[in-house]
Amino acid sequence: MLYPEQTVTRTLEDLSGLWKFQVEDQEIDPKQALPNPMWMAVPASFNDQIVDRKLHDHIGWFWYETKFNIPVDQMKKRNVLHFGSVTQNCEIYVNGLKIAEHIGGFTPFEVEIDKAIHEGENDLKVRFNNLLDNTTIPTADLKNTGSGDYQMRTRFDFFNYSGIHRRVQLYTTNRTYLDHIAVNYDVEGSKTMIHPDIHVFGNYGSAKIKVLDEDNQIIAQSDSLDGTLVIANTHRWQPMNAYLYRLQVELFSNKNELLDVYTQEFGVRTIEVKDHKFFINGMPFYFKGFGRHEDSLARGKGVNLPLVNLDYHIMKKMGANSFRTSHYPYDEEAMRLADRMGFVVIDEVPAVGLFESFNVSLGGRMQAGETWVHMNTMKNHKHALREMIERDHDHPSVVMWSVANEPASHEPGAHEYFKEIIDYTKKLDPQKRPVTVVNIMNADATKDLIGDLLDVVCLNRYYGWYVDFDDLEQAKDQLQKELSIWNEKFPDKPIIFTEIGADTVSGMHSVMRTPYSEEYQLDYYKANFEIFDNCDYVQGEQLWNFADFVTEPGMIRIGAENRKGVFTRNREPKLIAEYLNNRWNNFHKK
Ligand code: BDP
Repeated sequence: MLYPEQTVTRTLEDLSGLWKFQVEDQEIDPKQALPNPMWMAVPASFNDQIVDRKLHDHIGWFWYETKFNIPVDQMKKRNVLHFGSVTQNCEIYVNGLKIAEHIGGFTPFEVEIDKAIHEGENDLKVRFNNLLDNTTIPTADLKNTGSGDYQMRTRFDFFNYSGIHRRVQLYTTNRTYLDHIAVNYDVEGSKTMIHPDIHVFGNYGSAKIKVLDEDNQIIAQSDSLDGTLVIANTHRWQPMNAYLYRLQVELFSNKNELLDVYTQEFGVRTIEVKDHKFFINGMPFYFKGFGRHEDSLARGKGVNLPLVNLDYHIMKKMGANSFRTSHYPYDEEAMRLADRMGFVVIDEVPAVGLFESFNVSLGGRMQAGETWVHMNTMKNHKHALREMIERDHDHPSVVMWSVANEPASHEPGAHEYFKEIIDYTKKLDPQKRPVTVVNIMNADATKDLIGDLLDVVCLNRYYGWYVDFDDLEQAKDQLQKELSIWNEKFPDKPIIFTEIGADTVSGMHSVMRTPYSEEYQLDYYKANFEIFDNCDYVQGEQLWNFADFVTEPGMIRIGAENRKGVFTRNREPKLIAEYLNNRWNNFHKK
């Protein structure tokens, strides 16, 4: 699947706007207008656009409806509807006809609609749910209490926003079209050999492939889809110093008419993990940055490009060079912007909650149990991986796949499960990027069963918060002890902290520097950094979280927000931000 682009051979229409919406509180006939709708902006979550707590929290099925017009000429073309994401699961109806189903809330899907449309006005309905269970990614404990009522306990710490979260686009192609492009390459010094993997649907006579540089100059070309193109003097894509090439593919008929043209951006860089370091283009790379969330006022998890842009600029200014797409693949435009600005990304599949007794306070009730007996996620986990890698394989920003966040990697069965998942991931990725699983404290160095499968050890650690609360001296000791064990077990693997953090209420100050104050957050980070800086095998620090974000209400979630942000949800900096600014802009790992 190619990202929808308007080209000489493709038209593109964005269906964003106000759609009709309603909860499925009665039987709904997709051939009829929704009986009881309200207006809802698309793309966005529905939850925060209304002032109705019951609807905001409703678990079950919902409907959207809109109209789109097909001009007479367009009927000759192949018409496709492309959905950036619908969270969590959905069915698509055009003029009352069910034409697609999709499982999973964070990756795109598309469907040809020619058999369902006619010229003039057409009706589009999306039936979707926010239901998660032991088979889905993410997971939840779901009970059907009868007559369409559900109780659901999610096993993750962010609000289960739902709706049409990313753009819906209608595009056309000719009957012969490019279906897939992957810009695979090998590098030998300054030379890059490109072996594109191109799939065409339909008949064509000839093809042309060109590589264009940033000045739009053709630097390599070929007349064959399976030829190798050589960039003689490669300008590498580098962290925070991006350089992007474009691969342009043209298809012609036997009569030399242009049938399709598509241009794919790509960057050239190498990745290697060895001697407990992470190398990009042969240089050791230290990850400085954040775990983030797609989360903003009124839009919920709906795409918010101005905010993505602002966040990237804030990060860049403070010397951050990377982030993890915790806990799901982010919007595709956000990925393209990361490529263009040079951010280094750990791309995470929505496999969060693979821990049966997960509890947000990481507390006592989280006993090791039988997660791998009771969960049945393998099929959907692979499906989500396939869709993420199919979408993101050509992003130079993506340097590693995270195939799960905080699973029960200490419970029997974890090794078998992740062996299969990691083998599958490596097989799918043409670039064979490193693969990791982000580790939870409960599965520490003495309990984890899957470390041998990972290229990089990624740790989420809360010494000084969930553990050793308000005792940073003890926290440092514990952290150092655990780190030494990891390093003894896997001396060649780099260790990256993918989460450390302490809840901090913006504006709360304390001369005693007590927890929840901005002073405690500062002390907490200083304590962690002291240990990191003394361990040469620690190769990254991604803080939890870039900004405060909305989650389920709870005793430790003031105002239903996780307050571990370095910034508030409105992007007001807390005390720690200035400290990070100094640390990261002057950082050199010894
Ligand atoms: C970890 C999770 C993250 C949570 C965080 C926290 O990976 O999603 O938000 O801890 O508790 O368990 O703040």
